[in-house]
Amino acid sequence: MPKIFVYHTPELTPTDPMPDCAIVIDVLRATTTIATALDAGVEAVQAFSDIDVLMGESEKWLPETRIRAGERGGAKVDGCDCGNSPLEYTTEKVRGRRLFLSTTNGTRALDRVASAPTLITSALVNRQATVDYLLKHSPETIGIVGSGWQGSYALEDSVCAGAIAHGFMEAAKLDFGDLAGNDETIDAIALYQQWQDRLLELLSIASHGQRLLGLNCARDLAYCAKTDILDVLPIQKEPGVL
Ligand code: 3SL
Repeated sequence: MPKIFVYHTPELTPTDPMPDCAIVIDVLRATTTIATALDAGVEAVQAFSDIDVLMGESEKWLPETRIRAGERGGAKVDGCDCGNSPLEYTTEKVRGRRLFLSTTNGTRALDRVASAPTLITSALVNRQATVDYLLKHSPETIGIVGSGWQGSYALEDSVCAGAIAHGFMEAAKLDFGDLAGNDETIDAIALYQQWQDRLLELLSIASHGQRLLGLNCARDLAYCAKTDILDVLPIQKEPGVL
């Protein structure tokens, strides 16, 4: 019977043993951006927690074959082509290129579980694709890792974890006791059940949502709150590459 464990931050995520399937979430905005960029046709997404390493590695690629994206504190990093707004990743701009991406929290979360047998990223936009993968492959242990914000809890990651766990629980006809590996899973599902029809409102009152609204990113929030609009499943092919 598959068990879902929810961890609110990378730091709270145990790594020994790794879950059979790790799911990294950063609804605002890294994993929404990753799903959107892959859907728009990037060749792959290569994630870095260190921006200098990103710059060095991406130097090996011709400028017309790469996109360098960096975000710190919500803003685009100087010298990068893009920041972390998913709306920047249009097919015309990115198709066929490799996306080199570094963000404040999302790429750190990816690092934390990079050695899991299966590593996927998810967000509200590709929630159903994630649920479908879990139903098809039935990993025994599933660890959902919220990226949080600088080591603390993020509401938007928790509600997305709940959306995934709830979707899986309903489709597999399981109950809370069968499915939940820890109390956080029950909590996340309850959060989703409470807010599923008002996700944009929830994202807008969340502390990182407030931070992004202060940076004039209201359109990003509206996009990141959309559920099941992308049929794409970012899955790690080699360490750091999705
Ligand atoms: O922390 C992250 O990884 C980012 O997603 C933060 S932001 O939404 O780009 O500000």
